[in-house]
Amino acid sequence: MHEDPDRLRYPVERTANGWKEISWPDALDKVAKGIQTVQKQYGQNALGIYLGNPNVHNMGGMLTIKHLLSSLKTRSRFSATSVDQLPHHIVSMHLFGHMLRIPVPDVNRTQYMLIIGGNPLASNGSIMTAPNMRQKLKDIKARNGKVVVIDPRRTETADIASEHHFIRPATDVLLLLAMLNEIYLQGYAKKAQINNRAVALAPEIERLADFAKDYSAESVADITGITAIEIKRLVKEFCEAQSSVCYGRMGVSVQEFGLLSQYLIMVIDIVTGRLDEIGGLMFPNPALDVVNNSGPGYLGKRHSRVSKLPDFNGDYPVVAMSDEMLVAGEGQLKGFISVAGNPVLSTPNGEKLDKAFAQLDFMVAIDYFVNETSRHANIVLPPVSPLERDHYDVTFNNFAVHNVAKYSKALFNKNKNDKHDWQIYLELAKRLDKKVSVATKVERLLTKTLGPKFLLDQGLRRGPYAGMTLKKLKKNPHGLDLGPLKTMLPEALKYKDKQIHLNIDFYQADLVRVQAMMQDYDDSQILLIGRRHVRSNNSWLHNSYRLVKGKPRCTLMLHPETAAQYGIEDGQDVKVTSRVGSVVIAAEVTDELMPGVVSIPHGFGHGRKGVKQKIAQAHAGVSVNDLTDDTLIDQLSGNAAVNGVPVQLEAIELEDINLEAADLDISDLDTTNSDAEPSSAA
Ligand SMILES: Nc1nc2c(c(=O)[nH]1)N[C@H]1C(S)=C(S)[C@@H](COP(=O)(O)OP(=O)(O)OC[C@H]3O[C@@H](n4cnc5c(=O)[nH]c(N)nc54)[C@H](O)[C@@H]3O)O[C@H]1N2
Ligand SMILES: Nc1nc2c(c(=O)[nH]1)N[C@H]1C(S)=C(S)[C@@H](COP(=O)(O)OP(=O)(O)OC[C@H]3O[C@@H](n4cnc5c(=O)[nH]c(N)nc54)[C@H](O)[C@@H]3O)O[C@H]1N2
Ligand SMILES: [Mo]
Repeated sequence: MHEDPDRLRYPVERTANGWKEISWPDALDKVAKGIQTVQKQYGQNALGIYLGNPNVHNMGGMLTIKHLLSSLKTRSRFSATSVDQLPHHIVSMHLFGHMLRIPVPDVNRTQYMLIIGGNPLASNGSIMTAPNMRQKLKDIKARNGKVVVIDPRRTETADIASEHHFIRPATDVLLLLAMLNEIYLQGYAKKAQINNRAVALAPEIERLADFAKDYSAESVADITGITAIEIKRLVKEFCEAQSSVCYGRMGVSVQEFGLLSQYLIMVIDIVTGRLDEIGGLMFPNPALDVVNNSGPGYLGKRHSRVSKLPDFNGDYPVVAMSDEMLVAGEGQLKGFISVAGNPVLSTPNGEKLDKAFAQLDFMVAIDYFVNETSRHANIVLPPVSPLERDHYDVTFNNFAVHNVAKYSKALFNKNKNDKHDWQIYLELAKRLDKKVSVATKVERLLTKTLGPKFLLDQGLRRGPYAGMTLKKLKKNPHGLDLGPLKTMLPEALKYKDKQIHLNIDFYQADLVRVQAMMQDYDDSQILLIGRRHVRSNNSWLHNSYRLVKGKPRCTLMLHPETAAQYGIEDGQDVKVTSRVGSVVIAAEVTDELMPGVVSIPHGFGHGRKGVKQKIAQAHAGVSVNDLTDDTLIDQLSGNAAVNGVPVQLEAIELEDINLEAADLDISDLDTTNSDAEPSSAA
């Protein structure tokens, strides 16, 4: 990325004659003016902001984004959280009193790891920070432990696991309910209650005995695809293992029962005595204590204007975003700023969002590239490359499976005029925020002069490790080992009463939806799920030839039986249609997939007009989020449901293609951008 000639080195402005480079002062002034014009004419909340995933991987960004947010004074905030880990935050907020107090698998010491809807061999483990997941999982087996994977696809992780079970997408909630029920039926909950602190701290725990009583293993077997005998055995082995942990990620979080499923995973770990125990689910203790430096979070203080979905900690669900732009009325979004995000490719119904961005009065993107989202911006502000900034992992040490602290200095010096993300935020805040408190003014001035590392140093000094400073980290360039995870209860709880609040009523109410799902279950429906690959990262690493070369990876995986049912052959083009759209994509027939399930990776679809990433354009693929549906959500949390999307399949006959091709002008086949060329290096 550092060397990528398509990476923007200067701000660019969209003009009638294509993109033009402009100077930083000019760009920042114009951006501030554009924002002010929108807000003056339509109100503060007519400006929307979306924060994408790389924000949380950016030290300066994390430590200073609050200045940008407060200066924009808009409530119309969105982020990638609601196509991702939102359920984890809500569960932790409810149970432990803080949205970031999220326990992680003690993968280094567990004897039994149950992975539901996660593929750490592709993702390297999510909400489970550690190097070399492959080795860690192999080590579990080497010490006579077990790794069990529940996934509609036999993934790379499943391949090295001790055991894999296919599950019908978005039915995990049934499996988890049946498991909870079995834990009580087999008497394991009682055993845990005798010796576990976490259990003792959860006063309502007795009520959980009834939570899942209507869900026998037999009653969920057909829909989930996992037999009652297997479910019972899973429970027995999980509970009898010397230590064990149940862990769920994207596959359970980002589907129709994401929040209830994550709650059940947590509850299973609690009632079996696995929370806060060695080899179970444990709380990290990072040197920079993000929990004590942020608010606990809240759910549903406000609701989105059009779709009436609850906010979480000031963010509306991302599925609400396009309607907020497209539906006229008081509060309609007219301006937008996208920071390190590519929601056109990464959020449900990307096509609709694409149209919504296109009709805005004013848009800004803070990004390296003119991509599917930023091409709609009036101005793109590019930060320095990842190798030109210092790094301390503000966010992900909070999810680390071993406590560590490490500071890395930038590899290259940036050019004098180039700007860090945090510098862009401060420059915009200065222009937008005329009246600020003296304290804020001082903090901004100090940050501007000393850089965000000064905030890091302050945070480290206030943190849980005596003597921890930035200077100390700099003296230890390979990092400091702060030891294995330790038991943290009850101190980790942010509730004054130092108890776990199970919030049973809130979650029990969602069982109505589960009942409805079971009653009308249609097992003939083809369901779409996603997939990640180790050589891709969401939408933004496809412009590197070394990462995209080889066999195309944006394919429709499906089982031979499913393929036969629709007359689809390996390599053949298939039209996949959902409620919101359709794409044409080559089939990859493989028994990795459960019959009745198809899989398309996200982050592709670079063939859109106006994208300026040549290699990505040449390996364009299609966007799975042109199929995912902005109305298919987890209603309890507002999280998107990109897994388990009903689709129809249709094999495209070769003759159809030939006929169509005969009608086409050759220029229509050129997927590269036909816009006027920019005036300069952009
Ligand atoms: N169907 C489906 N959709 C999904 C998912 C899925 O599994 N299936 N996964 C979801 C998940 S988990 C996530 S996190 C989201 C991600 O959603 P997004 O965050 O919206 O998408 P990214 O593709 O990560 O886009 C990141 C953008 O930030 C830019 N960028 C990279 N680094 C920096 C930086 O340091 N500073 C700035 N300013 N810009 C930077 C990149 O050029 C890129 O344009 O996608 C979600 N969408
Ligand atoms: N190489 C690489 N690494 C990444 C990323 C990347 O794009 N590429 N993205 C990063 C980000 S932003 C994140 S959030 C993490 C995500 O990290 P993970 O959650 O580990 O990543 P996924 O590969 O999306 O794993 C989800 C799994 O759930 C399965 N699944 C789908 N639907 C269901 C279902 O209904 N039930 C069950 N049980 N399983 C289901 C899928 O088949 C898949 O194997 O990865 C991070 N790391
Ligand atoms: Mo993510």
